[in-house]
Amino acid sequence: MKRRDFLKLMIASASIITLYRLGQAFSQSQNGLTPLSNWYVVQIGVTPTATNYILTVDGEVENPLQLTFDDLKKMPSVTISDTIQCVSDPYFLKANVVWTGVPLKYVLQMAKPSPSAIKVLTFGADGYTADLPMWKAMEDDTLIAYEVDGQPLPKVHGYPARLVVPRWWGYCYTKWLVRIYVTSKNVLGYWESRGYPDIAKKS
Ligand SMILES: Nc1nc2c(c(=O)[nH]1)N[C@H]1C(S)=C(S)[C@@H](COP(=O)(O)O)O[C@H]1N2
Ligand SMILES: [Mo]
Repeated sequence: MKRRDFLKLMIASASIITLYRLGQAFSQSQNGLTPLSNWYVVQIGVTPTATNYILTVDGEVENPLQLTFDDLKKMPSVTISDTIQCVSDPYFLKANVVWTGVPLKYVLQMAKPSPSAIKVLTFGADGYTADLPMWKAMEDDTLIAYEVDGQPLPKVHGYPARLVVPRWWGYCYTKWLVRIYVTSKNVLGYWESRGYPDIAKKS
């Protein structure tokens, strides 16, 4: 078996959901931020290793893109405060953090979505997917984030880049973001296709 196939198999078979750092979610520093070491982790499998990072933007776009990490870092960035929260236990599984990244809107506008595009499907390097309606993808604070609290994203939290979707549930925040796929089809992501709300606005 080739190493690549083996890695694929490992990811496929690790279909358990990892939940840890439970119970520590409440400790906050004085500035109201959750210390990074206390931030919860939720994911469908193992943390993938990032090598030769490329972010692909494709699908129904006029100008498909292959962006390096450097390309991303050269784009205009914004910094926002946010609470990331998992729908499966919003009380424990949450963290207050400050994200820095490129508005997804900026990258989409570079790629020029077809007028008929209604959805954006994001892919993680672990095979995870999450979808957003185009209108949410185009909101000013929907970000491709590469820093949290002024530091590079920790590996388990999506290094080198992840999606950030303020006011929507954590399952939209694709970690290890490697592909942004634009489509006129009403596609559903990993959790959306398993019954979680497609309009994932937090209650
Ligand atoms: N690539 C990838 N991204 C993912 C997931 C995943 O399994 N794989 N899980 C999602 C879920 S359900 C949640 S709640 C958040 C958790 O983010 P965190 O582990 O950084 O706290 O990541 C989201 N992004
Ligand atoms: Mo989640």
